[in-house]
Amino acid sequence: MAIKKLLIANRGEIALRIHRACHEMGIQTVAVHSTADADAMHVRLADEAVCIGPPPATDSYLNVPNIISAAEITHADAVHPGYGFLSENAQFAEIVESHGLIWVGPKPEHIRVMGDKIEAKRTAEKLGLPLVPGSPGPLESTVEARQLADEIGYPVLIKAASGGGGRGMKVVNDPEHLETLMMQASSEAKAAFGDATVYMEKYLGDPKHIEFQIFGDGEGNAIHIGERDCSVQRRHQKVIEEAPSPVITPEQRAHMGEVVRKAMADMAYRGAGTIEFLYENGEFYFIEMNTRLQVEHPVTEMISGIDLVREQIRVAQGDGLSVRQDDIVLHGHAIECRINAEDPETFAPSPGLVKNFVAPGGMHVRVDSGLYAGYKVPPYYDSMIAKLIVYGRTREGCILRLKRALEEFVVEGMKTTVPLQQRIIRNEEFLRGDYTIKWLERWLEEGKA
Ligand code: MV4
Repeated sequence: MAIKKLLIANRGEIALRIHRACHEMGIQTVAVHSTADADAMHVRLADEAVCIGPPPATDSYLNVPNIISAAEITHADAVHPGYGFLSENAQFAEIVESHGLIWVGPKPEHIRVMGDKIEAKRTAEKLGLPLVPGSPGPLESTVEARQLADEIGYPVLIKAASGGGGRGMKVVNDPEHLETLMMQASSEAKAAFGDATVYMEKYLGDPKHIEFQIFGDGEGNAIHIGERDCSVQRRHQKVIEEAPSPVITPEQRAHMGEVVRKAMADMAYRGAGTIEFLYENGEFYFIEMNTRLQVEHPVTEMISGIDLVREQIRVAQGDGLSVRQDDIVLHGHAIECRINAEDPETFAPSPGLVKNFVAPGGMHVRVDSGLYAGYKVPPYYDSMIAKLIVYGRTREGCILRLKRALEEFVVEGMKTTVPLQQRIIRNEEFLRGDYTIKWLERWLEEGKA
């Protein structure tokens, strides 16, 4: 069962992150890449590389036959999907396994259940997680919707069952608009996801987004590694993430942590996962589960000392988790800033040639990035070019170090969001930890006025 050669079905910083864990475990790596990524760092570092198609992701990083072929010709014995792309595609996981390859990820049935937001909520409820009040299943008629909304109380939110990332959501403030908005949500869902199914929830006006990192061995053992506060976001793109959340008490963490740990143990979940909650007035409400490693996983690594990719590989090859819940001690504070190749004011993408790149360093400073001087950031993919992750014994110490590290950050040749990050971490409300999912957009709007 020991993995000897692993194919990384991804690009950018996460492909590097996976390569590093592999080499530390004595595992050879195979990179796959589009023609636009021939010079990318993940291709340079890997032991072998295979071109899997032209620049558009649908033809390359989502090209299942070409990725499986790449695994076969290089004699890889495992596939790690990273995040995005094919990472939450249950059918891809099944195809990988049916080719005799080890899938470094959750059981396909669990990926499938959590991909359907209604099924995910049903499962979460059975497992004892607290839900937002809402419809127990799909909305079948406007009559039913009206009755339900009256019970729950306005405002309510209509969501797409196959949605995620906030697309196709409609806030309904009063009964007059219910029917129209429900029809709109349904037809938008059909157009975007090929599935018109919608459901209803009580609309929470201004919550925090708090997510718990969990891990299972697939055999009924599970751990939680605390929470992350990911409320600093713009248009459903996270901008800053931190662990622990500045508003969660040790008692709340221990309680919700045990609830999610037990839930994952009961479903015999395998691999890394994230349980997403909205948090308002001291209460947690489950909304979704992500069955993948997340962009922001390093903040959890920094406060726990646990290498999450190493654990994913251990579990996939049958070695089980290296830690038990009682061994896990969270200490200090970590913050991640996402650095995008974008105009920091208009957020217009700014790809192109990197003329110079100097990453910050020093104690407790981590930079996950595939950037190098002379590299050309292609325009075809996500604009995130680096993650800056900083640790401190206290949140205040962490922010002071982050300030220093952002000062050192040099990228020449394109606009980046470094100046935006510098502004955010000087903001009074951010410094107090007093921010919700609406905070950043509101603050940016004020700045314009
Ligand atoms: C909500 C909500 C308020 N009330 N559900 C957005 C994406 C999807 N994952 C769930 N989302 C939301 N669901 C109820 N009942 C507000 C959001 C939401 C949000 C959630 C997390 C992070 C950022 C967000 C930004 C806008 C809306």
